[in-house]
Amino acid sequence: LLQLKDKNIVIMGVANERSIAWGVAQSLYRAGANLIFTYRQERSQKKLNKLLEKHDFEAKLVVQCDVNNDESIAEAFKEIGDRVGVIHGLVHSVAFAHAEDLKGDFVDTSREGYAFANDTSAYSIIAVAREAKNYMTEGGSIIGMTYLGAQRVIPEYKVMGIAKAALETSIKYLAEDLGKENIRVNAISAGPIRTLAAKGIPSFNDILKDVEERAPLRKNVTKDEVGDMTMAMMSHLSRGVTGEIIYVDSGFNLL
Ligand code: 0WD
Repeated sequence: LLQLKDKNIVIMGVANERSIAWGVAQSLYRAGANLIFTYRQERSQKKLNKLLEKHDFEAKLVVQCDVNNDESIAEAFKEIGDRVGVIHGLVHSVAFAHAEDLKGDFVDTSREGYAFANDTSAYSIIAVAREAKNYMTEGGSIIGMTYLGAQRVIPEYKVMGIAKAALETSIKYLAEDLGKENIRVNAISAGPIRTLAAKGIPSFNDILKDVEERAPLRKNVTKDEVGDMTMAMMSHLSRGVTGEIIYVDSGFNLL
């Protein structure tokens, strides 16, 4: 039904066991996909290797990739392409903003901090799609991870809200551009999940509590729920969907 068996899927952004990308990896692995991981820091590579061992998962390939660097992206995807031939799916689960730009007042966001957050969290999906598409010769599916702060002012989210708005719009332009090659491009807008990246957001606990109290499902989402929706978006089941922002947030965005 899913048609994910032996499909080569690149997952970017497993930093540790809590990472949303790790939830995605578990769902896709169970569906029979071949997993290719990219990491930025050595520390993450070590954590990833331990996770794979602990869960008895076999990765097809693990490569280093810094999305702030075009050369690093080109090298990583060349290595992936040379090793697996065809890429069927890509999960971009990467974002970063300087801690000082997530504190204090939004109006004090620095020029450099604004550029860096957008470069890492939004432009990177364009750069990565450009390299990946060379190997997506049988069509494919690309997913980015976003958050409601792109659409509404969530005061704590600050410059990341701007970066996510750019990411969501980039997803739509990429969908239009790559649709002719049968490559679908979508984003999942996840509810708040306690991860390393979430640590940078002050009052994250209040955001979690608010979802639990007010979201239609009256609970927070898990990385496994995001993983399962990502699996659906990677699969044959979603073949008619592109350019969409899909909320996995217990319905909170309705409020
Ligand atoms: O509540 C949350 N946690 C939500 C997260 C709600 C909605 C969306 N998201 C998004 C995030 O904004 C991000 O796009 O989901 C995605 C994944 O976030 P996460 O799982 O919360 O984050 P985390 O576990 O911290 O992993 C992010 C990875 C880290 O991996 P490494 O290997 O670098 O430790 O993104 C990485 C980050 O460091 N990253 C980069 N990877 C490659 N190149 C770069 C970079 N330049 N910068 C950051």
